[in-house]
Amino acid sequence: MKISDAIFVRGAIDSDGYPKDGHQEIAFIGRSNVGKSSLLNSLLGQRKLARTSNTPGRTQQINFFLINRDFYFVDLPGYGFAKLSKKERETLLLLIEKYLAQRTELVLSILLIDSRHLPTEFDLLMKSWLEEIGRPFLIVLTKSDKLSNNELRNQVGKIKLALGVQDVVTYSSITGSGKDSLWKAILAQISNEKV
Ligand SMILES: Nc1nc2c(ncn2[C@@H]2O[C@H](COP(=O)(O)OP(=O)(O)O)[C@@H](O)[C@H]2O)c(=O)[nH]1
Ligand SMILES: [Mg+2]
Repeated sequence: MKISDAIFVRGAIDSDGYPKDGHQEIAFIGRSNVGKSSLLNSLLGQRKLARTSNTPGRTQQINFFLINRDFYFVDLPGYGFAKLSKKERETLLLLIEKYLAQRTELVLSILLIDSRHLPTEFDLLMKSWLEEIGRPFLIVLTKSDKLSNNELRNQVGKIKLALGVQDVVTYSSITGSGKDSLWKAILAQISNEKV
């Protein structure tokens, strides 16, 4: 995939802040530290984008990046919650839930889970929301380079079972493994919806 440009367009704290130009959207979801920024950098072949969304103040909003002036990558807030109050957690969860449930431009949601760990209660919650909205989603297991082939195969089996899904894509932002499959899935969904 040739990326001619990736531009940070805006951050939204509610639906009034969403872009209004009607481009299709691919959303990225995951707990903080799962490797979301690294994966975005790796997919886009640049460092600038994810640094932008890690800027303090932007981590608790929905960040929209316009790719090749054609579609958006939507970086949803990480739900790690280490330093957040109960109220802040609830606000964040509501922001994510509303986006997923209401956004008609959303054509594919990508839920990131660390390949080394079983899904957390929040990962399971996100997956149940994705099922509820009945639109395409994909599970990506990050940091696959941290496991041996054997360990990875084992973890893939366990995580699929825990989530009750048939397919996952394994990804490493270090080696680039999984990049072609992930782009293929993204582009298939975009052209699918355009027809
Ligand atoms: N070995 C390895 N480390 C990774 C990978 N992706 C992310 N990391 C590391 O995991 C940490 C969190 O990554 P980051 O992309 O900032 O996560 P985010 O909070 O989800 O945006 C950083 O120290 C990254 O260097 C990967 O594919 N392989
Ligand atoms: Mg990040």
